[in-house]
Amino acid sequence: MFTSKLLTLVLVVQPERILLGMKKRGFGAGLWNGFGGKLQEGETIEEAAKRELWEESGLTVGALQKIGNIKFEFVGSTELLDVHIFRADEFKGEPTESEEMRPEWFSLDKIPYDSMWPDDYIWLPLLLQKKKFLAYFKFEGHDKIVDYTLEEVEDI
Ligand code: 6OG
Repeated sequence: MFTSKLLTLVLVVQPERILLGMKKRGFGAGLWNGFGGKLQEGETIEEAAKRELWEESGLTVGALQKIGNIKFEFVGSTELLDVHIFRADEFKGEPTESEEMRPEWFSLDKIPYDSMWPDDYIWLPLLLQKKKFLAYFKFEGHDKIVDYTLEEVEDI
């Protein structure tokens, strides 16, 4: 029996740059990623996405664009991660370091894929083109993708 854990992930994108955060602790520590985490009780997925972005980066956003959904399976674990991915093109505030994340802008042609989760290289280019997608990745450990599917969709 598989269980599933809902998580959010927000990427803030501007015409020439993307904001990533260096994860300082917990799952994915040492990797650059978007901002996100688990839902709290009573929250919608979008509310959780905005709260996590605010808590981890100090930024507030109006509308978020739903861009993708990825289900992650890790060999040997019965818990699937169900990650809802959003893009924000406008924000208020100054990126600010939090206990969890150290934010930094990266030029779109210098995205640090070597220090990111290995799946990002596959779907982040779609997000940058505002293409919506559904994906599934099966990991062995945290470094190796043993299987995946990725499908572009009209609506999500
Ligand atoms: P906390 O455990 O810190 O939330 N996440 C992933 N992000 C990418 N790009 N690739 C993965 O491949 C990921 N697995 C999880 C979802 C964890 C945060 O990390 C994201 C959440 O934003 C396996 O609360």
